[in-house]
Amino acid sequence: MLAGCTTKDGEKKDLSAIPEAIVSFFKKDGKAKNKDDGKPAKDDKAVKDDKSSKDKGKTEKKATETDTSKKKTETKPSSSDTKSTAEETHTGPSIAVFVPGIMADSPIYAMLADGVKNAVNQYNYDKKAADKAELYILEAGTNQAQWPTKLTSLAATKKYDVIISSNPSLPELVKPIIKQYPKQKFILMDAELEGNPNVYTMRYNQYEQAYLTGYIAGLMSKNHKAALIAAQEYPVMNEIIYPYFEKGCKAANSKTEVTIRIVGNWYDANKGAVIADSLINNGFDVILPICGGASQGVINSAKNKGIYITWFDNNGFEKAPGTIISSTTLKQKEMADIVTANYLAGILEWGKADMVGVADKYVAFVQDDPNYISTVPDKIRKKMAKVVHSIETGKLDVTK
Ligand code: RBF
Repeated sequence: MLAGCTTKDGEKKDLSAIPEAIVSFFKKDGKAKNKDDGKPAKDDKAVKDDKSSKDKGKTEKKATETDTSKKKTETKPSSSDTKSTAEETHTGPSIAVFVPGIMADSPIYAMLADGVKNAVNQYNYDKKAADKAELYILEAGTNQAQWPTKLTSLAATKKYDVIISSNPSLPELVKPIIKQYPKQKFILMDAELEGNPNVYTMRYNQYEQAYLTGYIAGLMSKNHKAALIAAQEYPVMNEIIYPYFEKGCKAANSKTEVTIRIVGNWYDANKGAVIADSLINNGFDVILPICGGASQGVINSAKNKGIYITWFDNNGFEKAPGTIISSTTLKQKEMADIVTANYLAGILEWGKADMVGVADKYVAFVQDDPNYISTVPDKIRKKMAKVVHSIETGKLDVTK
């Protein structure tokens, strides 16, 4: 079985056969649920130009924070430059992806965009031009003070049936926007908000993700000193990721000393290296970087000084073979694909907040990567296999 999904009340959703699951996931009564009236979302916005489904990669338009494109994206986040006949008759759905940051060095955002693209391409495959879904991707950049304005501008265009984004700060950002634009729907990944009829959220069990990462850090640290370098403080970091990283470290070896350092942004590799150097000089020999582009500095420092890195969100072994000892991944691409497909199929349940974890196979500890096998001793891999299995089977609830 590929996957399932656990709601907050523990109810299991089977996602094993993705094509069928796309139509059945969360579907309880067989009714379409994109709109409050239960009809698929197609009716209340300006039309957009259509794209050939075979023309993969061109279905979406991408805007970035670069000087050349900035003005255009801020003033005209529409994908249409000219009005064509096709545009005027276009009735297909329109989706915007709002990347709160940049995709480079942030796997969680790259996976989001890839998953949505997949779903749109799949949806468009057998559609007539006028019915194809249109996709626009906006990279909002690393200046978080600009996010509310940029997100509000996107909603103000009234062009996008749904805006898809990802990170735990988004629920608070979208609440005032929904008040202003009550028809605007949002799908928020890696976030939680229940009971808002305009919003669907899906998050990952980061108690498990952080615990497993801490567990291997505790097993591999020779000095019994492990650290997390985070880009910034936020509730999920302070209340889930760091405490459960620490819990995992200490469950593996109760003598482990655990600490956290903050970079202050998601891009400064130099600062990441300076912080890592100072930790290493104080004996810390396993580091978990969660700091976007700053992580590269942490990796470089670890490589130079011969200590270990545990990696979060995607498979990072190739970044530094022999230095990276683990990857605890989120299947954000697959999940973004499924929720977008469900949206397009009209069966997404607005107001719901779902969470998936290790048992659902949307949080995974990579055990079959050749670099894992060659870097981590057999005895430790066996211990890891055991703890992963305990979580998978429900024998171990890391929150207890
Ligand atoms: N994670 C990234 O990988 N890159 C980012 O640029 C990024 N920006 C974030 C900004 C805010 C305000 C918050 C709350 C989280 C951000 N995250 C980012 C963290 C992300 O949501 C997640 O916690 C981590 O990727 C660990 O799974």
